[in-house]
Amino acid sequence: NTESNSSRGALIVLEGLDRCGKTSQSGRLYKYLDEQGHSVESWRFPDRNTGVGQMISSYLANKSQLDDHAIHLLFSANRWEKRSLMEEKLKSGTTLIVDRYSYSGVAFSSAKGLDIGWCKAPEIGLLAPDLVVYLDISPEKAAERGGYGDERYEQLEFQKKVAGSYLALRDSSWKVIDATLSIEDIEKKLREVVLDCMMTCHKGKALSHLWP
Ligand code: FDM
Repeated sequence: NTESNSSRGALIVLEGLDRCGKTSQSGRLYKYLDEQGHSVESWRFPDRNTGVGQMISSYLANKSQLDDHAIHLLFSANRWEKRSLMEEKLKSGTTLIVDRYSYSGVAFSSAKGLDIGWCKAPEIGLLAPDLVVYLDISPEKAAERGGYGDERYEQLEFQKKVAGSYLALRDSSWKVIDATLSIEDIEKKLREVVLDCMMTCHKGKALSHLWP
């Protein structure tokens, strides 16, 4: 039975403020790993393709209004609805590169003033990432990059609060990469920490659950 003998994939999460470069870095990382012959998939949250995801998308586009608690729970539900597939993929040896996860959930909602413990509660039992990479940029620098879109949270004042929330969530297991380095330097650093993590998972590190 190849499945029980094969080692599992790694759950890699990229976090950071809007415009930090997460999305392009996860794309480059995906391409690299894929070309190296690894079994890898690129995921993102919110996953706007599900029914819940469409409600989230409409909220972010300011096309619908929702209570802060209600939207928080929808973001969480959007992760729960992908949980079993996520576990299946990891166990069958596929590495997942995930653009935003529970940390975005807690950082963005607590930036609105919701209690952090309340924000963390619905995430309990989701799969814990094997690696969280934080692409670090100040809100001011991110804003200078321009191209904040028209979505709900893409404003400097709010991003400053989100940065503060992320800081409160960070722990020593996170790998922080300076997001103001060149694209190539970031890519190189990212590859190093990711390959290292994949090796640890390959050697048999067990999957765990939030919050560790
Ligand atoms: N966001 C994202 C949240 O507020 N909670 C969450 O749980 C997640 C995953 O949604 F402003 C916010 C972060 C961002 C917005 O994300 C949409 P993308 O990465 O721009 O699609």
